[in-house]
Amino acid sequence: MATKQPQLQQGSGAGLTTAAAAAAAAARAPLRPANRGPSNPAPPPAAAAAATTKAAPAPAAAAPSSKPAPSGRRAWTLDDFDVGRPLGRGKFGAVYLARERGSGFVVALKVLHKQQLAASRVEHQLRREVEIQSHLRHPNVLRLFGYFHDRERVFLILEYAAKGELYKELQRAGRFSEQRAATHVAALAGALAYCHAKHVFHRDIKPENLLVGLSGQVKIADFGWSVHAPSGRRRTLCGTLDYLPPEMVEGREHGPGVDVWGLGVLAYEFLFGGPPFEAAGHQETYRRIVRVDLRFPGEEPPQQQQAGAAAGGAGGGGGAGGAAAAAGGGAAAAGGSASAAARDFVRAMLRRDPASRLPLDEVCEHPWIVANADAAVLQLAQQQAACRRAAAAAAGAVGAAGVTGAAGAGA
Ligand code: AK3
Repeated sequence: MATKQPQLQQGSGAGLTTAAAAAAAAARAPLRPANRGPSNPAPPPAAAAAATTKAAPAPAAAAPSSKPAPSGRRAWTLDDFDVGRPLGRGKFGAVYLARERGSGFVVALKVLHKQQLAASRVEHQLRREVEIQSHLRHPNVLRLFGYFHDRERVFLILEYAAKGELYKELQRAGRFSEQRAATHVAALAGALAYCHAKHVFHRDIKPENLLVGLSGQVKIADFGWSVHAPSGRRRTLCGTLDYLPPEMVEGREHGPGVDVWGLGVLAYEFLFGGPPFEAAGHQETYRRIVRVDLRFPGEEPPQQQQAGAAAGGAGGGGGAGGAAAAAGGGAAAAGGSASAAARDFVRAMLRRDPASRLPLDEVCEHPWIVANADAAVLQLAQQQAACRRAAAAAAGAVGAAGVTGAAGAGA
């Protein structure tokens, strides 16, 4: 089955044409979920349950923005797919390998149960995910081609990532080489910068949300974000705090700097096998994050602040050494240290002040990335960054006087 896969990657195959047409139709919707208003009255998929039968043209009122029907193609149904082995399981349902019958186009089909979606009141989040994801076209962002539903279930038609979930590889390997870590980080920085340029922020990029393509490319698969990110709500209390920046755990305003922080946490985890602020309990993780209590395995803690000493007593779980042991614990267990350049990179990402974090478009210029990332990945990221800078400069020049600030602020 996987032999068909390369055909999926690019837009030339007949199979892709169909799926791409569906996605293109979906792409006409307004990008920001905030735009949901009188002009976009589409109900969540669950609300339109009754309307779905094969070949039914989309009813005027039903989800015009996300259905392929406006492009002239009928809506998808389960009959269009041969469903194969399960690829994974989540709270709301499983994901299966599948093949579109007409084209042989291989996809991943995520099945979500409406009853559970309704019980958890996340239908609007699912709609938001579909709207946002279907607009994104980047080699390191998992494509969402479209969706359909039957009486009980919603199906997401997703790009198939042949090498599966990244966190499993990280678990197996313990930690990644600096080459592999830098390559993934460069690719993800490119993907996140691309999203930011489209005003899509706050991607939840922990290893659990990353997939790996056939040739090892990392891909952001963003469902966690969709599940947890109703803005203004406290999304963090039931999940892990580990990937959240100080401004978020403190409930302050947050913006694109959140993703820089997240990428820094990820870089640390790739290098050392565990997230940097891991601790025995929520409270202690919280304290380590707001204090940016960043330690590297094998490195002496910079200087024991008063607060740090207090936290050391409260941490408890690790046994010897409190916070310091907790900091080194997971990472040290995986072994080893990292180069000075790698540590410098992580420090540049994990700064308390969001504005002073390394901008995503400068990630691919950092010495650690330059020295370690795969040449092709690096070149692509640098080209894309240069493009965005040029576009921003042009837009700025058209706009007004204060434009050069955006380009200059990073340095
Ligand atoms: C290979 N695996 C939204 C809500 C509730 C592709 C869930 C492979 C895989 C693969 C989602 C998703 C996903 C991408 C990855 C699926 F309502 N987008 S899941 C495991 N191996 N190839 N995909 N897995 C709601 F709250 F919004 C529950 C979602 N969304 O699951 N989206």
